[in-house]
Amino acid sequence: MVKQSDQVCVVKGWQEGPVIDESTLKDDLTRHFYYTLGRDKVGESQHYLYHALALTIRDRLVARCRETNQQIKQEKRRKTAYLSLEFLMGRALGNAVLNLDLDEQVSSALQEYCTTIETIEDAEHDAGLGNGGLGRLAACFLDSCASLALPVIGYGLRYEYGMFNQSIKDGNQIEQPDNWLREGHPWELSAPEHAKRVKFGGYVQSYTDKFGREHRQWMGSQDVLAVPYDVPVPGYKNNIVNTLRLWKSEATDEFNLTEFNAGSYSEAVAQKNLAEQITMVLYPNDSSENGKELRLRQQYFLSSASIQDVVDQWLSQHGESFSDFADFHAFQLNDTHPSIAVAELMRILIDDYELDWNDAWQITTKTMAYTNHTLLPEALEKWSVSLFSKLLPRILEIVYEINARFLAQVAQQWPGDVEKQRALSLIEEGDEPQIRMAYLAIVGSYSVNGVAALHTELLKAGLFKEFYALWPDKFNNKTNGVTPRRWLAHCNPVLSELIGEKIGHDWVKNFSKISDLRRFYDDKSFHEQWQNAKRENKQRLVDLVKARCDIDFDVSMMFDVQVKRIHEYKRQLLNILHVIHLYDRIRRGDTQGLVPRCVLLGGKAAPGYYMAKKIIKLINNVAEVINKDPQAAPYLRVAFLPNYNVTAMEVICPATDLSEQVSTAGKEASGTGNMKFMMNGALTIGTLDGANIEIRDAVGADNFFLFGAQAHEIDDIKSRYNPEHLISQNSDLKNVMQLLESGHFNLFEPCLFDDITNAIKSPHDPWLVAHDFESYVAAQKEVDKAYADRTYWTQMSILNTAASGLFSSDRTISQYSEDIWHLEPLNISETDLTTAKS
Ligand code: NBX
Repeated sequence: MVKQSDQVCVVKGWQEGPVIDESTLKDDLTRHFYYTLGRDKVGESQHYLYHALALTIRDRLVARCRETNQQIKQEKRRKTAYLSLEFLMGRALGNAVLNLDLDEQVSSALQEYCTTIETIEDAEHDAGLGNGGLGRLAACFLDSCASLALPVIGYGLRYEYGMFNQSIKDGNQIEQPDNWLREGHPWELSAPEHAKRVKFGGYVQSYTDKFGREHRQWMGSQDVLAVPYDVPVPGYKNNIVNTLRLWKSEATDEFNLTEFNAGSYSEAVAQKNLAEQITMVLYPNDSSENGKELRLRQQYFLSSASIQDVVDQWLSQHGESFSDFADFHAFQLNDTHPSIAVAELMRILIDDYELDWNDAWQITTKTMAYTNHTLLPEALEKWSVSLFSKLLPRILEIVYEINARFLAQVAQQWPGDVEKQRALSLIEEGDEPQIRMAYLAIVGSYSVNGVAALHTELLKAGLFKEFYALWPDKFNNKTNGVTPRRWLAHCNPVLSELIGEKIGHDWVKNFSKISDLRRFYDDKSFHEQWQNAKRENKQRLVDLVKARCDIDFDVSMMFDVQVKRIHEYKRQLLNILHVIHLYDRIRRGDTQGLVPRCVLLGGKAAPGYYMAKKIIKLINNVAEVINKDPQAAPYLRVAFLPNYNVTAMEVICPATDLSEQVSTAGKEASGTGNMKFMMNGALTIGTLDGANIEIRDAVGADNFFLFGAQAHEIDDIKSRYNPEHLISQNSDLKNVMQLLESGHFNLFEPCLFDDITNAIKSPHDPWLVAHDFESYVAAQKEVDKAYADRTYWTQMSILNTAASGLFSSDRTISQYSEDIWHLEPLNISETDLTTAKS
């Protein structure tokens, strides 16, 4: 480990870094291209130019980042650490150019190289360090925190391989490793001097200190080094640059040496591999844990390194008294994945700094806050006690102690109720006792929040009912949001320009202003401009679909889109049943009132999720049959876009007319894709689930296509569910099932979709596909009617964008800060920066 020297030697005039004058961007680009990268202008690939531009911009970010950190330190600011196993950042270049307001300078610098930012940004790999909604939410939150000038640091893992790349072969998903760091990651700066040691394995022993006090000590562990890589997070035009600190695991030097000296060279190498494996790959599951040891190692590695980092900073600024630590710190746990942080903070305070239990517990429960993202029982994390005891023996002791004290409290609240204690225990009994991580997070936190109004209500009434009874004040809702910078200003420049012409550009930082668009609801010439913008965006998507799928979409048709992780509860299956229904109508010549549609689906399936993979295969087979049929061509085209990711969404959401948000009610915690589509003027067809409910409330029921069972009806429907009967009664569904079961989409692959048709027909289908089919088809007919009236549709589209103000992550983060974190905004003026330079 590189040791930081206490004595810092300051070079005169360079305390604040060298001068970076904006007018030198062109020169810097050339310098980085020629000298840092050693390239020559002629014949070099776009990649080097991208790299040089990224370094040029990073210089500007670093200057602001230093200033931001200095203000936090000097003014002893309270700050939040956002702990997440996932940050789905996507590309950084376009976002940095937008937030630093460098658009014109970059364009003019690139002219010298006869290229544009649009061309060279294609050389940037997505930072795909997340699965889906949860990871992307963390990325949107970082943008909002920086844009609101809030002192928030993100802590995550620097996976060598991010979310796998998906390709489609014969209609099936193929997973390929995402070697995103292969060509370097120019945005990051490593800080090996701040590396931390993380313990694994070993045993715990007692010892008595010279004052006769008993202590526990974690001994004989095999330590792994956590090396930080800092990625700058720029705020929007406010000179704030926060940090996302990603930990990379490395072997410590010494255990290599000891093993080596003992003559066991190969064991030494094996240990090194084990250490380096920790941050090798992101687990590609978005809704369940598989109990793998390596995953637990990842969770503890992140939690321990991050808590140590915060504690070390505390020590250097405040000394060894922790009495007001909680006044200066909050930790937000992004789901239960980093919830071992609760026990880790206790361990550090008690074992390393000798606080007594009660003081340590006070501090912990005043700093930890937990966000829940799911109600699905299979996604609720549990870890076997035996694994914990092997890997994290001291942490297990602390969890047991937390539990013992908590159960005493339960016994006080519900005297004599042993069942209650069993139900609320952090340890689930059974052949293989398990630790319930959500319970650990709740007990150890002062705030527990859900991510949409319905979701939070369901948590309070169901999953966490007893905890809500114990601590009603801990529970609160924070409806998700998305950043309007990436999800409107950056991804939809044509529409943004148009909006700017009408209401000014203030909406980019104050998104509630977007409601001013309502004034143009009736403006005919504005309608035309709005439609032209949509058409231009649709052309971009047409080109993408052609390039990736070799399928011809047509801008004159309605673009009907569902992109998200593939999961049964999200019901891509319902969507494809509707597509088959449309195809059936076309074949029967029943095309009256049918609006020509291009249906796009996309999303990744967890590699071990059998049904999700079957659904992908079905979508592809249906697409192939329909796209080959000349009778269908004027009315219907279907594509499955491979490798859906953040960058693809930046092309997809501006081009979408109809956003499909069709989950079984009560299952989608919030959804955030729904918000991106709405911002970009798409209309939603959806169930009353997650944030759909709030979207519909905001835009008005007349501007939203609602269908399906409601959450409170689901149990009753399930109790008397008879899908075969529904199928026999509904001729549309009957025809669809007949086409499916006759092998129309799997002529040469008999029985291929039996599992799917059986699932639909099962009285135990938890997703109620057959139940909601009829009302879904009816709602889709309403969509057709509305789309046929161009003016009416355009008005609704404008209203959707105008009503999307609530779904900015700036609003969400303001609420986190107001209700949970209690942070004060920083302020870095231009003069702060220029004085820093001179
Ligand atoms: O979090 C998602 C929910 O499904 C969405 O409704 C919600 O909008 C979003 C943000 O709050 N959850 C999610 O994406 N979960 C995961 O990705 C996940 C990843 C790993 C894991 C479990 C879940 N082990």
